[in-house]
Formats: sequence, C-alpha cells, structure tokens
Amino acid sequence: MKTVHTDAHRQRASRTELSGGELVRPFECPERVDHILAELTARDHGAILAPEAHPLDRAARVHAPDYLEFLRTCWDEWQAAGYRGEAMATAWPSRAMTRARPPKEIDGRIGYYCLASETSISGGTYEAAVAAADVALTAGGLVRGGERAAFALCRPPGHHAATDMFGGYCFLNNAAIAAQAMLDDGAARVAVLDVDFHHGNGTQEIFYARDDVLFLSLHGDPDAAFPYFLGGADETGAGAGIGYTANYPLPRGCSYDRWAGALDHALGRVRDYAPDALVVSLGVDTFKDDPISFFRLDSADFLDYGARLAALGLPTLFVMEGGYAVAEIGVNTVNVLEGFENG
Ligand code: Q9C
Ligand code: ZN
Repeated sequence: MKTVHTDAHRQRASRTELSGGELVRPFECPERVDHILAELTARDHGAILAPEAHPLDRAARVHAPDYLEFLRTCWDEWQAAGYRGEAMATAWPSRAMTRARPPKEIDGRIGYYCLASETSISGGTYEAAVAAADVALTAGGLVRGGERAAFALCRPPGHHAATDMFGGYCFLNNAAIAAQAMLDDGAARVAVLDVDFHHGNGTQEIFYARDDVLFLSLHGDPDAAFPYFLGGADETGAGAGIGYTANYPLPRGCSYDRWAGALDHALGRVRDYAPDALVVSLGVDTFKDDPISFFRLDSADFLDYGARLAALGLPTLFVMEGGYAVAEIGVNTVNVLEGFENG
C-alpha cells in the first residue's frame, strides 16, 4: 500500500496544550509521524510519496470560507495584538451567550471558531493543516485512480474539525475533505468509518444532513470522554441524512471483543450501503496504553481489525487521526495497514 507523507507537518509544533488546568507540551506532537514512518520503512510497507498541492476550493467544499480565512490569519493577528503565548480561546458563544457571530478582535474571534480550548494555534499551524489536507487528497486520488488502498499520513489530524470550528488538535477535516473530493470526482456514495478513540464530531457535523456519505464512529462514550457534546447513539442524521449517521459509544475499559463486535455491526451497515469507497479515520488511541484514552486494544488487535476492514472488499483510504502512545504508534498503525493487506 502506498503512503502519502510530507515533512510539512513539522510546522505544526505548538508548545502548549491546556490539560488539567496546566499548559503542557501537546500530546499531538511531530514525533508521532517519525515513529509511523520508521515502522513503515522497517517493515518495507510500500512506496512513500509526496503530496500534490490542491487548490483551497477542495477544503472549501466542507469548510466555511470565513473559517479558512480565520485559520490563515489567526497567528499573525494574535501576535499583532501583543499576546505572548500561543493563540488560545477563552470565551465563545455558549448556551447562555447566543450572539454567535465573529467579533473583530482576535481574542474574541478565536472563540467563535473554537470548539475546545486545549488546542492552541501557533506559527505554521495553518501551513501544516493545508499540507495534511493535500496528503489526504493525494492519497484519495490514488484510491479513486484504482489503487486498492492508500495511507494518508496526515498530521495535524482532522476529525474534530467541523464546518467552521477547530479543536481537539484538528483544524481541517482531512477525511471529510478527501471524501467530498471523491464525490466531486464521480463517486456516488462514500462511507467514512471513524475508529479513532474519540468521536468524529467534525465529520458527523459536516455530513449530518446528507445521504451521500454514511458516517460511522466507534468511540469512548461522550458521557465520559472528549468531545463530550456529540457522539450519542441517538444521533442518526437529520433531513435527507436521517439514517446515515451511526454512533457506537463504548464504555471505559472496553475490551477488543466488545469493540470488534461494534465494528462488525458497523461493517454490516457499510456493506448494506454499498459505497464506491471507504474512508477510514484511523486513530490508534484505542490502544491500552494511550495516555488520554480508556480502551484496551493491544497491538495484535490492530492487525485483526485491519483484516476485518479488508473483508469489505472496498477501495479504501486510510487517513491518520489520533494516537498518543508515541513509542507504540508506529507498530499499531502499520499493524492495521498490514492486517488489511494480508486480510
Ligand atoms: N488532557 C484526536 O485524537 N482532550 N484528538 C485531551 C488531555 C482532547 C483528541 C485531554 C483530545 C483530542 C484527533
Ligand atoms: Zn482521538
């Protein structure tokens, strides 16, 4: 399987994440990619290609133009305002403050576009996010062009990014951008299966009212896990999209058996939908030793579910999302890809 990758991700090197009331070094760090690349190379997984640059119109098919402009200019405006730290939101339109329109000042404007304040914006964030979208689009193009599967080694990740909101370490929704591009390039239906530990709230929001994308997500129950405010089993779509969203919230300590049972159910839904392609939002933060998650998958389980994905027989685009047990992220990620190829 071919991998698409670029060093441009290194420009996303924020120093601060708000975690437990402290500013810590972000869990979502550049070394994550180093470990995945090392494992791909050690196991001779396949060619590693550079992405092609794509026009921003591709991202604008799922993100609002004013949001893209905000991402592009946020860091410069933050610095121009004289703030010394990285750009972080501290106030936003909420249930009690419903004036939901972007203020002029960057300190307020960042809140309008932010859904979770752990994630700071720093120099190079926008450039890295655009490069990650190019990675997803290029790998998606390979799949549309007839490859059985391709791996988009995206960083920063994307699945928490909504139409016009960032957070959860995500800025541009790489999987949604790639899925939309497949539709724009002739696919009739695409399924997006999100196996990251966290609910793919951004992807769900983007496609919620549509029937040309089936969105399915297995994740930590939002009663107990980020992103907390979306991801319930009762969210099944709206309007024309009713029946085209499926959530599988799972409890703390979830075993692989239980997780794989939910996966098999989701795969049945994908099969019935008969899409032209499958996009897998591939987060490996379901691993038992992930520092911010609470499932119990071990490294061999990733091989096993890779094979289950392959059994669908669909052209498949893997898009990297989360995974914060950095030393094991390479083995776990490549296990899914290898399980798929041998499956
Ligand atoms: N104290 C992805 O996996 N909450 N994003 C972190 C740590 C945010 C995860 C809490 C988790 C975001 C792509
Ligand atoms: Zn995650």
